[in-house]
Amino acid sequence: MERTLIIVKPDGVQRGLTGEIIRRFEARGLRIIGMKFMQVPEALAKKHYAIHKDKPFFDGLVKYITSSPVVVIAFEGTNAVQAARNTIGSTKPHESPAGTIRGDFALEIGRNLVHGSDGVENGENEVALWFDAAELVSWPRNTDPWIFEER
Ligand code: D4T
Repeated sequence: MERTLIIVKPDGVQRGLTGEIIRRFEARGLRIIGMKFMQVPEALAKKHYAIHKDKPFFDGLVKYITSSPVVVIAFEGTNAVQAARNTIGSTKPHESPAGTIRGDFALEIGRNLVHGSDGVENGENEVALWFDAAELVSWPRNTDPWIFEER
């Protein structure tokens, strides 16, 4: 089962879109295994965006994600990473198709509302970076057999 880390970024929380954003992943069939509301410490933001540390937009990214509280969710599901990326849309919101979160609610790259892990290994690593093992709950959901095929 893949894991993906979703962050409702400061603009999503401030605009009252937290519920709408989580709803879309839940409705897709992903299962929540961890969730918290937090002010992101600068050190964690820098670790999360370490891959971009030499990019000109790095400081802006860290400033944005630490500017106001976020909601962080760990989801589990078959094909969770790609499914979540498709639900989120494109990095540039104005190019994101209608029906995606960014395509429906965002206009600018630096106000793109939501983060989702961009690879299967990243999904595992990011969930481990943002959650202690004790904060994650492994649970059988009653609807699982109607969403996940038996293998
Ligand atoms: P995140 O990681 O925030 O979910 O966004 P994406 O996965 O869609 O995009 P990304 O990792 O390629 O970029 C991370 C973050 O950097 C901002 N950014 C990116 C930016 O401000 N200017 C740029 O030119 C790029 C490529 C937006 C998202």
